[in-house]
Amino acid sequence: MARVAKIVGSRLLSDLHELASIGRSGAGVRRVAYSESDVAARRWIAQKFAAAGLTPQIDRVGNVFGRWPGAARALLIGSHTDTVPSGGWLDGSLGVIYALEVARAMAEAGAEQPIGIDVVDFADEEGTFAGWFGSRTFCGDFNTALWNDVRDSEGRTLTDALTVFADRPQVRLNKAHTIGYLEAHIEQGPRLEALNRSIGIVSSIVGIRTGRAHFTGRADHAGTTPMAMRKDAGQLLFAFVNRLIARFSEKATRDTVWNFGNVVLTPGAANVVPSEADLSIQYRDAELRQLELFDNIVQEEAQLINAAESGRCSITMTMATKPILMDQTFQSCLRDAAAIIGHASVDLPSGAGHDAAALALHIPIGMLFVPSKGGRSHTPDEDTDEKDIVAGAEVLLAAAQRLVHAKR
Ligand code: HGY
Ligand code: MN
Ligand code: MN
Repeated sequence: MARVAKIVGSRLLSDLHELASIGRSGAGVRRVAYSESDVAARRWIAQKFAAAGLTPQIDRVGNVFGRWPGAARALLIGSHTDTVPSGGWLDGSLGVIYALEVARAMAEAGAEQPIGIDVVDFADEEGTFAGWFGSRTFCGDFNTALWNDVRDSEGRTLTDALTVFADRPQVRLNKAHTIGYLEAHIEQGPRLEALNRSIGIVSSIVGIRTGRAHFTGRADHAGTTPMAMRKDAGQLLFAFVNRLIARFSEKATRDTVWNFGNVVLTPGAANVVPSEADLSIQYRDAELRQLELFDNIVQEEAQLINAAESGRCSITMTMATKPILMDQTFQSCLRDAAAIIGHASVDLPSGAGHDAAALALHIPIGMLFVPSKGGRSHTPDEDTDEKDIVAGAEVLLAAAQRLVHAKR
């Protein structure tokens, strides 16, 4: 006799806290892609999927799957457990543990499931090597020939990082099996809190451009070399950034954002003129033409440096995604689920990138947000009220039930 599926809030919270203990770093969490703590968390997640009665699998790039046994078709629910270098306990982890809890609740209810619930923990969502790497590989959108060229900020290649999973097959999206993808995530911004809403129904995800500018100069003595003789890679970098800030500021709309998150000067000594300089560049917008406008600015400024012959500048883009819209049916299921359970929801765009954007190119997707305290994320201060965490899981369960019913 089937029972009503129910989220067990205490179990959900206990799993989130246990996951947060893997890679604990001060008040936050550090599980950068393919680090020991990231791999340990993936193995832990695979065990939790197995304990929930799902068929667990870790694939060639470290994506962790839990398959609903015997289902010909399934709704895929998940997110990621890798973090930024000094991250919080919920970014990505919330969505993976929600997926586990929804699958558990539906399995425990014992209902006949013509459409199952598969769950997933995607690898390297944060772009330690390349953004949405696991989900893009799952979709067949990341060329393995690039593995030797893509490096983390310490210069480690993806090929080296992936030896830990070398003996495993690559799992690919099968559109005949997977009817769509749901992802729950913390908002990582201030809007839900400001609007006093506990549920956000995501309407769109920004397009993102991520890349590196590499500057080549010549090492010289910083005291004896006349300024006019220098080929200073560091000053090329700083002048380049100043030009980008000026031109980006001029052309930005209200929603355009950009960030220079990482600078490396080589050899990095106070008394040596830098011979090399590396800069990470990222910009985002909900409009494709705005991203293309910024692409042109970056290329034009690099060409000006190369034309001046005071050193070289090369640009490598590691991620260029288009803004995407959510599937209307998936959005309505999420919105109706929130209303039925009695949680006030609001539609809002996502300024953060998510694995859902990679899957959106292939299957219907939907996303829901829960509030971030103070709008903070990508920091150990990241937090969400427990009542909002449980509410989000209840809405996701209700939406998943509606979707598998509607698609059966
Ligand atoms: O950067 C992002 O938008 C996401 O947190 N990876
Ligand atoms: Mn995330
Ligand atoms: Mn993140």
